Amino acid sequence: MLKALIWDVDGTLAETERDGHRVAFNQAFDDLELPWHWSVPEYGRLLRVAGGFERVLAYMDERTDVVAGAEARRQLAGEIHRRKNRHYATLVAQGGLVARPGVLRRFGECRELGIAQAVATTTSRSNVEALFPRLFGEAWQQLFAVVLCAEDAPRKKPDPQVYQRVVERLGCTPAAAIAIEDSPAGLASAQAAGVACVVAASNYFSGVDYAGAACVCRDLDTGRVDVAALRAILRECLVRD
Ligand code: XBP
Ligand code: MG
Repeated sequence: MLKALIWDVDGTLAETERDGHRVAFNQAFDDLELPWHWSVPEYGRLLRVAGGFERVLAYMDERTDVVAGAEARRQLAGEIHRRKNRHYATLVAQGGLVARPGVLRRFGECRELGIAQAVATTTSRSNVEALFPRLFGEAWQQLFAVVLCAEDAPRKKPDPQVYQRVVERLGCTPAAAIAIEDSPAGLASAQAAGVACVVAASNYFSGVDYAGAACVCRDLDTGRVDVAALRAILRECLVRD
């Protein structure tokens, strides 16, 4: 029986990577007068590293125009990351990000049927607090049973930690939940926690291999992933196991 829907955030609820975090990172680079700029394709390459802080650190390893020393680099990455998250919140407040097709409809359908909704993300909590009022309204916290972010599960996707902790907090078995993800790392994280995963591939991850996904669609609208389809997916996963 389907008891919970567990939502990823970045790329799944909205195209936050391309139009939010990437743009905000570039603003942070400008603030600090760093001659760096992440284009749309380049950011796609950099997304192989989960976590904005970790992504900047990994990028520094590729550059020659960076301060030397691990501690100095961590400090700079921390400064960039803090500024990036502030710019991200401003971008979101300006209405720059909208829900991907089908997200609000599927969310509403599940809510009406009493299926619990949760969040499992590797993004910082401040980014969730900036985005969710815009997508779900000011009372968004009442709509979610559990919301776990980077601070709550430091081992980032594809590690299963965030899904394991969400399921534990929901008090249900992994087999009673479905994850909605947009990326291979998100799929791997859900799978390793034993949670069936529907993939609505985002801009950066269309056309990649999603072996093991319970269902892959372009978005939740055209994919017609309604509650009946979600229940059927779960039944099929149970039979398979
Ligand atoms: C995606 C991520 C995040 C974001 C940036 O998270 O990997 O790191 O790119 O956010 P998910 P931070 O798809 O699990 O929501 O800068 O806060 O890390
Ligand atoms: Mg994602």
